[in-house]
Amino acid sequence: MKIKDIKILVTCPGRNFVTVKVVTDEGIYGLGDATLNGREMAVATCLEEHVAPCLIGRDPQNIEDIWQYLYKGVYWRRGPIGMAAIAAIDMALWDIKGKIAGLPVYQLLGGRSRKAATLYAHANGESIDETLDNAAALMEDGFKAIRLQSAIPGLPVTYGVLGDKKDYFELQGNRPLPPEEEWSTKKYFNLVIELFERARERLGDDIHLLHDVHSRLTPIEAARLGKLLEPYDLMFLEDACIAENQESYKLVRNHTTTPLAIGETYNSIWDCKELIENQWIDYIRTAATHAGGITGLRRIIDFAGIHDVKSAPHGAPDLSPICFAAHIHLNIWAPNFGIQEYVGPGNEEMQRIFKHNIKVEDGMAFVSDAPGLGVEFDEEAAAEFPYKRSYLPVSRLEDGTMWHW
Ligand code: EZ4
Ligand code: CO
Repeated sequence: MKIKDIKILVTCPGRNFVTVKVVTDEGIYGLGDATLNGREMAVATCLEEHVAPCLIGRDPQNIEDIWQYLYKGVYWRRGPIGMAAIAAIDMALWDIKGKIAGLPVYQLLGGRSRKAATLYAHANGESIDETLDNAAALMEDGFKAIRLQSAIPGLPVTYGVLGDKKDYFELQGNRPLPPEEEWSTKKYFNLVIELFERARERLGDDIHLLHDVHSRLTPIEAARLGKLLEPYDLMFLEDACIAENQESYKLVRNHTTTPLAIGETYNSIWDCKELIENQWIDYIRTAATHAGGITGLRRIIDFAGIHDVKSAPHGAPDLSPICFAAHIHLNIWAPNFGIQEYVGPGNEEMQRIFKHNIKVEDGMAFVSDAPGLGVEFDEEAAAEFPYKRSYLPVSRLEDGTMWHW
């Protein structure tokens, strides 16, 4: 079997997605997700110009060798653009292998460890009341774990909550230049403690609660927040601070028993090696699309497992349903799976383009038994929605200093 063609398909059904289709000489094809928010065309060009030509004529069954060829063979290792390109090819090759074997990918990984993958949903709101109303509605829908984000009084726009009552998902396709947001750690601290105090009063003790700090704190501030949130028993605190110095998490860890999660921006095992081997974190949040595909993420999950760190893959709206499917296969297999982030099935246009039958019921995702990843991509429908340049916001402190978004 040989790779005959590699198509790079960019579509914007409300937001941009980069999809790779690897076609073989025997008619079988595989799909992969290469979406890198705000840098979509850099990955698409990398694939088109630098990756695809090297793979034509190769045997798509040699997943590991192709992964190593694209990683070691490039000289410029790692980095989000190169690793997203590798990821998309890798997912497509696992999809092809599953189709050859007539088996879903989770069976190729080693089979089932659980009946379904528990999801955490998002409750966002313009006020604490609105956030808690949304959380109560998600509990009604059967979700057992919910991330709470609420607008901060005195700040015009806050991560996870946007000004005009739309969530960040609907607005993503509509930002030809990066919008600017304002941040104040002081204002945030007051709000976030009250949010969780009132959440426990209103939602009770049985629901798992989570929160994404989105890297807005310094390590010592993150340590203080973790400590102050201890009474409210979070499942985890996400991205409490940046870990470019991985040892920053030693400081946070030493001050709090609130479980810590990080990794959605990481592109290789090296970005989280010290975090994991020192057990400074509890959950690793790397995504297949951004960390070298199923092969890359499987390696991270196995490494995490021997250090009592669980997987909690990123599930934001800027990962396509192909990545979601890859995650569900990994989650069904991984002995140390923790939880999967989930933001719903996407809009109608997305559902027309990406078809799959992963069932979400009672706050859990049930894997599909279709061979491979089990996702179809409608190229004609995708062509109706051409690429639109769009950026994430940037964040500045009140005096104008650039901050972490
Ligand atoms: O801001 O995926 O947990 N989810 C997140 C996301 C990220 C976006 C960035 O591309 O933090 O919403
Ligand atoms: Co996050």
